[in-house]
Amino acid sequence: MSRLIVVSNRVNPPADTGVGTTGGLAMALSAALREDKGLWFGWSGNTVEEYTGHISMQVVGGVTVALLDLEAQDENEYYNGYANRTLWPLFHYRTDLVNYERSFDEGYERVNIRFAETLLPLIGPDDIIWVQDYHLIPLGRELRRRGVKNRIGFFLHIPWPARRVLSTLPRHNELVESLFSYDLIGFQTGEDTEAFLDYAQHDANAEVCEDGVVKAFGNRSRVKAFPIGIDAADFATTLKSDKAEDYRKLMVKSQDGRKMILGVDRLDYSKGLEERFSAYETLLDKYPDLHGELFLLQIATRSRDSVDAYQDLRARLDTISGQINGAYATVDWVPLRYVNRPYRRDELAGIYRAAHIGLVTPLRDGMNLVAKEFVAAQDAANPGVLILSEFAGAAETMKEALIVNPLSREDVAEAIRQGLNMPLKQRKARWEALMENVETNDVSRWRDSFVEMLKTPIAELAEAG
Ligand code: GDG
Repeated sequence: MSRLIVVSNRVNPPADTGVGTTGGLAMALSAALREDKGLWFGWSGNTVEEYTGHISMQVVGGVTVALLDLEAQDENEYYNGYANRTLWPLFHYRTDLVNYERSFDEGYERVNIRFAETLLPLIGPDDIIWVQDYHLIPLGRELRRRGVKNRIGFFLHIPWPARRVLSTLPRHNELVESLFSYDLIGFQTGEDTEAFLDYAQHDANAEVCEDGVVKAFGNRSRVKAFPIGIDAADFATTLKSDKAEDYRKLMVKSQDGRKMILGVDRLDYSKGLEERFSAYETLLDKYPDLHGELFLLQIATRSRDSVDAYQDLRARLDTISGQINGAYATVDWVPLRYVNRPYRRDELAGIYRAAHIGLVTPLRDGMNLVAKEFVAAQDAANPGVLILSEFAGAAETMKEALIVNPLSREDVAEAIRQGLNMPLKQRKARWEALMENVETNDVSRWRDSFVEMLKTPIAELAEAG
């Protein structure tokens, strides 16, 4: 029987207790794995003195997970190094923050080999393997080198950069070559797919055939965009929970009649938080009549604390937020509420619902699920307004949002003003169109369409065509 095997850096199926901080992606993958009696394989997040290749199997929330421990050197070179100091900034167009060291590259390769070697004995002849994200690009190649003939797919959650940006990575051609070990390569957007094909044609002599099949490096892969969504049905249920309602009420009370602008992000330089704060400062500077009438609630949960760029960003955000409040706060009004602690999913749902404006202004983002969650949380009778960066993957389909250039503080400030003044009729019309998209293109559709295409051999596609 064919099983689905999902491989990702970290494995986080929802605990049996349901809520917690697990996101929609983990929920969706878990649902598929439960249905197929599948397996979720990845790093345990723990490091051991000496690598043994031992994997521990557990059942979490009905999903079978296989966890591998790594060494501290692996964590430094593969995770904090190549994944988060090299690929993450590069793929988000931050070449200024890219740190490239040979040891990172070696660690990345070593861990991908370790993943391949330990996964190998668990693979049955008909299993379908789905590899997730930039941490594991070479895994398909390593599995093929070890004789795996199964269908293997890869999905990139972050943007694929423009050709000349990617070319700044040493051994970029080898990284792309390794992708051609997969039967199916999935990206978030049409723009990412085009950028990949541009590279493949110009720098890898690839032949792009009509049905998305690309021939390069002696292999054939199918390349396609699969925009990820949220688990809309589950989100709707969460929104109806007592906890969500408690939090909505709590926020309405603390608003005290003021309009609430909301940002929810991992504390990451790709999310454009400094630029967002500056835009808000511009708004306050330009429109004194708004003082006391609104506030920005920015929830920014700490992430990747051991990487310097994240510590630097945190320090800068602490400073800017202090400056804004120092300059504009009064004894009875705090213009910026900047919060670093995480909230439970149900609490967050209630907070979203109470917001008048969702401010989602990343400088680059693969998709951005916060934009979709904000829409899903709104009251149909009186919805809030989504302000969305043109550089989020979500902007490709969420065209009814107020689309902004996050680098222009004036543009963003004006969009906030426009959102605050938007008549109910227009808010409803925009929201209805956005909501339809969020509900239709949800995470199950993303998962099912990817897995379905992965199951279809390229030869069959060619015959059908
Ligand atoms: C990567 C790509 C792509 C945030 N704070 C809390 C919390 N969150 C949840 C949000 C949302 C998720 O984290 C963030 O998702 P994003 O999509 O915005 O961003 P990344 O984490 O960077 O994800 C991104 C995504 O992968 C999926 O492919 O869209 O482009 O970068 O679900 O709600 N959740 C809880 N408490 C918090 O305080 N419970």
